Amino acid sequence: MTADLDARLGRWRKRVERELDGCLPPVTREPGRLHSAQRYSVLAPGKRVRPALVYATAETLGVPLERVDGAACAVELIHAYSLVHDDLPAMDDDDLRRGRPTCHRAFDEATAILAGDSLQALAFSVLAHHPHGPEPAVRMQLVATLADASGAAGMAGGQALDLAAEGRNLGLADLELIHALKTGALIRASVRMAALCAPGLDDAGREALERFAGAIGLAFQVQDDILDVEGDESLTGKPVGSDEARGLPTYPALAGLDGARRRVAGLTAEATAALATHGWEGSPLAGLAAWLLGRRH
Ligand code: GRG
Repeated sequence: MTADLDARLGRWRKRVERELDGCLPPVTREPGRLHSAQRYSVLAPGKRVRPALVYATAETLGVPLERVDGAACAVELIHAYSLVHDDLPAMDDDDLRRGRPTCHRAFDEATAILAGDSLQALAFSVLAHHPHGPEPAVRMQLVATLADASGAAGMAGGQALDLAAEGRNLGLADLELIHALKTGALIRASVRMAALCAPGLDDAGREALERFAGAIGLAFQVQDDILDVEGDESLTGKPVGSDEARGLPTYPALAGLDGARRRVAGLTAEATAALATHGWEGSPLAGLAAWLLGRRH
């Protein structure tokens, strides 16, 4: 990673963490246990990939970062809620997340369900009320974009398909659909929300960003599947091979490790070509994409 990108990532991470801290209710306010669980889950050390995509898109398009702070926060709140619910006994029944006990282990199951529910609601509240957000018509588009990306036609729908696929034989097209919804939808929404905040962006620019985000959204998950096979456990935070052992459909299982690597390379090339159509190949967004797709954790 270049020193420049490293510094940017650090700045974006700090920025969104300060914003998240500011929008989460204090533990001193009742119900304190629920507020503690919200804070525990959101402020645990994560990569903050989705907020970084919001900020990188904004910087690439010349949008002031305070205009997208609400969107950066909102997408991370949805992501945090999805992790809390994904870890529940009814779903993956995981004990560890981000190197710490999962929310239902640190608190209890009911509190974890409520923490996820209330984080989801908070995401939309932040989009509606953030003091430096865009004008009302754009806020409406942000709310619609994030709702579509999170719901049955997006992340939650992808999770449902993923759960239904456990132990079944899937084709690559089915797996790509699951990945595009479960993981890709929030990645695409991150880029799209920042683009919505750029008043001067024309349709061709929006389409180029859509193509870029579609490609990196899928590539991010295929890369995650590759790391599950060959990753360093101390960096990924989960045992190598854990997805396959649980009967979860993965890209390397269907296409082989080389096939999965080739797919990431092809998608990376697609993403780069989309940015190049608008002279964005040296942009913060291009740098972030290169880092995301070359990541080891
Ligand atoms: C419960 C509605 C609902 C959805 C759950 C996101 C998700 C859907 C489940 C999480 C399980 C998982 C491994 C999903 C694949 C997407 C992914 C790589 C999530 C982890 O995101 P990172 O790597 O995590 O950005 P950090 O902790 O860095 O934020």
